[in-house]
Amino acid sequence: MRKKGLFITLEGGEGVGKTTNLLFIKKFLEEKGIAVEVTREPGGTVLAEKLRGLLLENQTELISEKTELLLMFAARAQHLKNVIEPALERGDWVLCDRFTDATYSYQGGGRGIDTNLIAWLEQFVQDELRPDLTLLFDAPIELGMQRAKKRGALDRFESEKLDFFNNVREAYLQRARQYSERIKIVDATQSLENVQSDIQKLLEKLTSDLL
Ligand code: Z5A
Repeated sequence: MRKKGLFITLEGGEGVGKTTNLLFIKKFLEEKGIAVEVTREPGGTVLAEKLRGLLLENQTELISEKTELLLMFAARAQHLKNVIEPALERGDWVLCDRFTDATYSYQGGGRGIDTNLIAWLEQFVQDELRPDLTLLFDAPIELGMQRAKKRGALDRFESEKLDFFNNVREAYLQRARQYSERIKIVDATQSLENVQSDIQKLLEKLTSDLL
């Protein structure tokens, strides 16, 4: 695949502001004349959204860790082929609410699946494609939960215990240390205004280097 656009992903625990800031970033980039494809994982295509439904709904049957992992990558394979790769080839920038760092953090850190296995699936499904920039929204679990709680009923992931989310957060921070060039931490405990000012600084730098 010949990639012409840039691939930006947003990551972090629940309720940290990914969806809110996705729209802020889209507007910022569009004002610079950049065509933007906004999407999310799991999901982004008709089939992948169906898989998202299965993954997030509370099921009467227990979903095994391996099934969960494979469904995440099945949704991703479909999403890459039908949405992400065509957009990048057109020269659009892709803004994606969660991607494979979420798999390393939730299925790796949270469920305890061997990261070598995740890395193997990542290479199989994505070939060489990796995000160019990842914004990791970081906040204590309790704060994100408080913000997200206003939405109502909890989905299958949101019903996990605090330990699970602490392991997810630690795995994200570990990846940010390992891939510090690509993954930029945004302090999501700040007011929305300050969060967006930090994001703007990061994007000003990125776009001035490239445009
Ligand atoms: N998952 C996985 O396990 N493996 C994978 O590979 C992938 C995903 C790709 C679905 O994700 C689940 O899939 C996810 C991990 C798993 N499960 N969990 N948990 P999702 O992205 O759809 O679910 P989410 O993380 O729960 O999204 P969210 O709760 O919508 O969070 P958010 O998008 O980061 O937050 P938000 O909706 O932008 O903000 C929440 C509220 O806070 C809202 O009222 C805002 O107005 C408010 N807000 C935002 N920022 C601020 C600040 N700075 N101050 C005050 N208030 C704020």
